[in-house]
Amino acid sequence: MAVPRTSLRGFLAQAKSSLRNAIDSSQKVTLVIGNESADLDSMSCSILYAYVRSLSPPKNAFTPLYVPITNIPAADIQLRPEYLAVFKHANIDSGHLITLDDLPPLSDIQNKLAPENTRWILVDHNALQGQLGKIYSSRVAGVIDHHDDEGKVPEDTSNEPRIIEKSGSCTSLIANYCRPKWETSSLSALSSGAAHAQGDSLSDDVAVVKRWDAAVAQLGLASILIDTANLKDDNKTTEHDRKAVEYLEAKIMLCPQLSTSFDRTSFYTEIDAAKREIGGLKLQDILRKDYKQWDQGGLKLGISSVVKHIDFLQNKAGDETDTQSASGAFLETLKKFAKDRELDMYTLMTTSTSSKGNFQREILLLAFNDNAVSAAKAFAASSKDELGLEDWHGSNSLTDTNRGDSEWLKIWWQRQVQHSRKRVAPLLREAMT
Ligand SMILES: [Mn+2]
Repeated sequence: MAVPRTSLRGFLAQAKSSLRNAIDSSQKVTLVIGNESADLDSMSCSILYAYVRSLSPPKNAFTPLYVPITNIPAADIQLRPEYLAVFKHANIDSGHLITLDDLPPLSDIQNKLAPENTRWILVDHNALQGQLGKIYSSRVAGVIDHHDDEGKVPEDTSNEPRIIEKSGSCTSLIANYCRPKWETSSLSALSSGAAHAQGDSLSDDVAVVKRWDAAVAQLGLASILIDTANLKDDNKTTEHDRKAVEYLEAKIMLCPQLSTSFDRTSFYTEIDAAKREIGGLKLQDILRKDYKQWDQGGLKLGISSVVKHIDFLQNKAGDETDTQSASGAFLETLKKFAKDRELDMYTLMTTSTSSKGNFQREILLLAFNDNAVSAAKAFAASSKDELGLEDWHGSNSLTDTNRGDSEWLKIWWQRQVQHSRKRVAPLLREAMT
């Protein structure tokens, strides 16, 4: 049975209490989870899928309600100012989001949330990582993603999708997949409103459903626009993205309160500006804001993506220390970040705009032991051409170091700027095997 139509706010409250109930009284639960970087795309994928799917669950669904999980602790929401910018439009606030804090503590999760009582749908990734992966991988029942297929999700996913396709934003794949069900449900909500209501209350009912839909549509649209630079980045934008944007924008325009005022470009500009507003964060928070980690070939790799160039980050480190040079403080923060996570290899990828207005990328690679140093060197050799790696010379004393085989630091410009972490991570992992 479908969940009654409600606002996004109402839905998230209901999902949160249903998850609590599943934990407290050992009930079944279906979780929709995005990747551990928890960028805008991952967050909106899980919410959009869970919201629409719960309106119209498939026959024999494990549970009628789908619970969207954002794969970070609640405290980390504050590292993502772009979330808050989007929440305003979606008429929700941070407290509505369902995060790792709403799951039992990892040390005890197996007992409180028995694997056999769970089904997991992966969005914006296709292999459940970390402790959750160790316990619940065999319970993954479906996937929609736009990363390389790691082959972990079974080929036959029965009544849940198994869609792994190239697209700028995974939210586009979700929106296009959900579209038929969303439309059917909106139409029936609108016509049942029409059947039962009279006069003013009829148009009220209709307006309410349109407003709810428009709020959810804005949540999805924000991610697609951020991931494709408002559909202007030809290296990333695909037909899936264009189709989804057209659909979601039309849904927003159906809402009388928005139809005259909504402008896609200013909406994009507002969210993008919020995303770049990281000056108030501490360097180590900037490093964990968009972070992913993998185990490969007995080594642990971590990659941080940052929307400012290395010189900015060094200056930040300099501002945060009284006793050290900026470059010294910067390196120490990187090493501490890696050490806290017991990494063998740590990579920092930056994006920024040059003084001439060109989009640019840097890669910084640190390796901390023999095996990691060999893997790092293998990566440097095998990926040089594809990524356009070119020696980096920054503004001050940060330079490549090579302490024998036990530690290695290398910084490049990545001239083939079309390749994001989506490509760099597999290249690094390949070099680690
Ligand atoms: Mn994504």
